[in-house]
Amino acid sequence: MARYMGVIGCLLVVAVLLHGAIADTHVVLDNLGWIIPSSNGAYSTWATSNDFEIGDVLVFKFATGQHDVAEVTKANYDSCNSASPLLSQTNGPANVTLQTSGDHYYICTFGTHCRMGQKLAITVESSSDSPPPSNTPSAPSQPSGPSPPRGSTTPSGPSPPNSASSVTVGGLISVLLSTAIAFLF
Ligand SMILES: *[C@@H]1O[C@H](CO)[C@@H](O)[C@H](O)[C@H]1NC(C)=O
Ligand SMILES: [Cu+2]
Repeated sequence: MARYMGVIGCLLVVAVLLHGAIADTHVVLDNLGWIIPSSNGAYSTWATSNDFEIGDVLVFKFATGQHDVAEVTKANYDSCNSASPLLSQTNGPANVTLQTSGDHYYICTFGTHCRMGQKLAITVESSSDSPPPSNTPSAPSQPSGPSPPRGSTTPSGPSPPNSASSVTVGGLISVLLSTAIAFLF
């Protein structure tokens, strides 16, 4: 048992390291590339099937002169206004590195392409790492006033550490395993 735990632990560490270290590349709409979509939900469906993280790269596949890519505000995404893009790339294929978390909006500025649906909205996650265990409800806190409680029981923190930590570890392992599996395939 112990030796399996060691092997599994090593695999998980490797998977986590790789996952954290290697930026993912996302080819927009996969084989179809950056096109006027034939179905309305194509880009949103594609976006929800991808996990975007800082450092990842979007690859917009298009022929130079037939499309372009502009990152725009949400308002300009909604209205297909390409007047003041935040970023613009006219040579295809174009790589866009995701440098900030939050929502990002991309449109094609050619003709009515955007109005015909060539527009992409994605949300970049702030980090791939699980956030640090934030506020575990600390020991039932009496505001430690100036007078120390007589016969002071050592404040031993939240009492049942075993159940709590095993739940946490179980959750963590399942997350890590799915990460490893996702990474491997
Ligand atoms: C764009 O990204 C792809 C995939 O990572 C890479 O093969 C290609 O060389 C990149 N192109 C440019 C211009 O950086
Ligand atoms: Cu276009």
